[in-house]
Amino acid sequence: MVAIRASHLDGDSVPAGLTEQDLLELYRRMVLLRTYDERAVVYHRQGRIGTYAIFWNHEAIQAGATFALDDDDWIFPSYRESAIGLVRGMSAAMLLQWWRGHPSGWWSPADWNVASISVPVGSHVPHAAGLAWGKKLRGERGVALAFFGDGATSEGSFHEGVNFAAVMEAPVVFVCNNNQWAISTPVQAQTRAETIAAKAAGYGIPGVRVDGLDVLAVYEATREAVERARSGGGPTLIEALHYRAAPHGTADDPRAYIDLARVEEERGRECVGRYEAFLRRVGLLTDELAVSMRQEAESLVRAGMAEAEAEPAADPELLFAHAYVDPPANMRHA
Ligand SMILES: Cc1ncc(C[n+]2csc(CCOP(=O)(O)OP(=O)(O)O)c2C)c(N)n1
Ligand SMILES: [Mg+2]
Repeated sequence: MVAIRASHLDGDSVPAGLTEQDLLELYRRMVLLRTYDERAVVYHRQGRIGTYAIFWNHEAIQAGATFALDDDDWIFPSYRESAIGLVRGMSAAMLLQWWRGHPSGWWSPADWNVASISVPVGSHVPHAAGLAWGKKLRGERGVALAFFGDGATSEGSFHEGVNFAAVMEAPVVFVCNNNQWAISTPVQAQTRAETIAAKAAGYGIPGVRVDGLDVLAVYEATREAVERARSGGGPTLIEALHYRAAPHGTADDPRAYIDLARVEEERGRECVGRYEAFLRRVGLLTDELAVSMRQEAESLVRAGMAEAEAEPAADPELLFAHAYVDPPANMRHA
């Protein structure tokens, strides 16, 4: 059994090495992610983006883990981390265009060191392992970090990627967002392992379990894993535990299967508010600053949507251009 790490958020200690500015920057990023996510659900309801994977209350994992990276480190997101590029300065317009199926949402991974969003569950775990191994072979200092869910750990690609990275001592950090659901499949029906972190033992790598709603705990565990990876110590599996407090996506109605009382409980300790309370307690966050960060995030996302909608519609021919050298005749006439 891998025990969960102690929390910083309930006290007033801070992980070593974080300045006051860092602590506020972490908050800014969480607010930006939260604002983007809430706006995206509204945009979906207004018919302005397609089906959308909600990441409400996953911000502590996303902001905390990526804050431990340098810009030359690579991020491999799943659909749940679709807006992770925001922490690297990618525009909201580009990220929203991805959900609008517009080609201006297809970024070049090498421009941002952010891989394409992986929708096939777990398929990017070997990609992260391979990229990290390549970095090691070339003597480069970058590491790779892959985000995936609890359900992804049942996929063959999870096993292949983690085992390969372990054997090659590739500099990669595996971050499992254990929200305890894979759509309607609960984690208890997913695995007989006591924890996701315990699976690390089978690969001979460290497994760490943290509170997924504690941004400082996620940051600290990831920073240690990044340091280990960079210094030749190989991969780490981090399990960030929480309980999914929003639908899987905009096409899902979890009332059919989820524990609604538990959802309410989780919403009551949601991660942005929890970190905000900590920052106020240690005297770092004022009302004025909190309001201005929220306004800044809101205008950035609204401007992103306006920019996305101002772009000309994509040429439908593109669908074929990227799929066929010679489109079949029946499609030509469709
Ligand atoms: C290979 C594959 N199988 C099935 C699906 C359909 N699917 C989409 S999301 C999902 C659940 C994944 O759950 P988890 O890995 O826990 O991630 P979460 O959505 O909870 O973040 C499934 C089965 C898929 N996208 N890819
Ligand atoms: Mg899950």
